[in-house]
Amino acid sequence: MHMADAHLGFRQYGHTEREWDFDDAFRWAIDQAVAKQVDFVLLAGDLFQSGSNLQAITFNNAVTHLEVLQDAGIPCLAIEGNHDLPRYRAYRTRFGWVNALAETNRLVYLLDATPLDAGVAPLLACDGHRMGHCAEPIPGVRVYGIGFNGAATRTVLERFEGFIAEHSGDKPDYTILMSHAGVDGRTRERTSSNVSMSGLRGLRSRIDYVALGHYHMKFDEGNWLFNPGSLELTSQDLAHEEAGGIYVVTVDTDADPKHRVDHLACPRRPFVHKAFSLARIHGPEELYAEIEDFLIGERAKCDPDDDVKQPILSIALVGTSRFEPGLVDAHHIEELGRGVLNPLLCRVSNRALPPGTAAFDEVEHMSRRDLEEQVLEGLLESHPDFGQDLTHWTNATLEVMDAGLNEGTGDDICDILGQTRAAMTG
Ligand SMILES: [Mn+2]
Repeated sequence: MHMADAHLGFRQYGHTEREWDFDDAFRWAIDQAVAKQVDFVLLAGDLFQSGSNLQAITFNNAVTHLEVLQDAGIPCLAIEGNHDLPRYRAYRTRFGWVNALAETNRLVYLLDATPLDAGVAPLLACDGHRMGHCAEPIPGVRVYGIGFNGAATRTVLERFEGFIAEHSGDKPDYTILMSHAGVDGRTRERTSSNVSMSGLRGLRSRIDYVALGHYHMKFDEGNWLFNPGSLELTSQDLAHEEAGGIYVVTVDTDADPKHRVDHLACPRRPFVHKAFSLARIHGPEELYAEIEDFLIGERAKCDPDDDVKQPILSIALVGTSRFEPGLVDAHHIEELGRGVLNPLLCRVSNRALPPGTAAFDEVEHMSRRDLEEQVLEGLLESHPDFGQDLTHWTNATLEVMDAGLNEGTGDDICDILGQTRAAMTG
């Protein structure tokens, strides 16, 4: 079984229940491993949400769950994710929470299998030794680990490629590389902690299964590279993605391909997220009615007999509003949400722009001065005192602004306003 990104201890939205949700999700994964009697479990990083601020109860719960695996005789192999790192970690001592769990025999900690001197065989973790560069949880299967390496990810993987080529004589039946890294093309950003599929090509002949963690959405490539996704939902931005979970992998080295991979989605707390654009709504009452209709529709989708957790409700107000967006009463929307869906928590974020504000998709191609002019015009236009003589007022405002920025005096500003009045009264 392959899982990643449990993020134990994540008190999302400051809500204690959310912390337990992440605990429940991890326990679900552990129970699956036991029920399916898997040979071993891979934890591909970010077991904890915050290694630098880990609470005793979170560590204790992790121990309790890992003991369930231990009692079932299922080895657990883990690498460190970026979230697992402790606050104080002197270079080369590398003692973190995953080490602490290894020291007390709760799991096998796989250190980076790369920074080895040429010609030195990898250190094999075995029963007496709970740390190493690789482990062989069952005969014929070898697992290498490479934790989170940030900007050095590419270099570390290149070195690993050289290293594993050097040891090509000693080839197990099935080889797994477990790593905590992102993959290019899976999010909009191309960060230095990513790998690219082309960069991994050299490992293809020697690695049968790449077990990743780090990105919280589920994805796979070429029946070779697998990322299970976070167990619970860590960000509302990922609410539209297929839910993360675990991979249960069945290996038959005589077959082609050598494995069959099933993804099981983790049962999560329901998350209801909806953005309402104020661009086509005429006032708060119309908005409330629309939100209520939506909520009633969502409630109709739920089976009242289902034993699911109360949902998290998240409502965002977006777009350039036709009315003053400050007139929307967020508390009223929260009350509507509570009345209809009985959520665990209801979040309303009002990100709508006031009337006349520049539409942001046009902004990219405008000069700063044109943009300032458009924004000011939009603001002044809707005001009864300034709308009559829009061009004069817009120009006067820009001049006053320039005077302010160029350390103009009060007299300078009076002059500008005087001239503007003279121009307007003709
Ligand atoms: Mn993570």
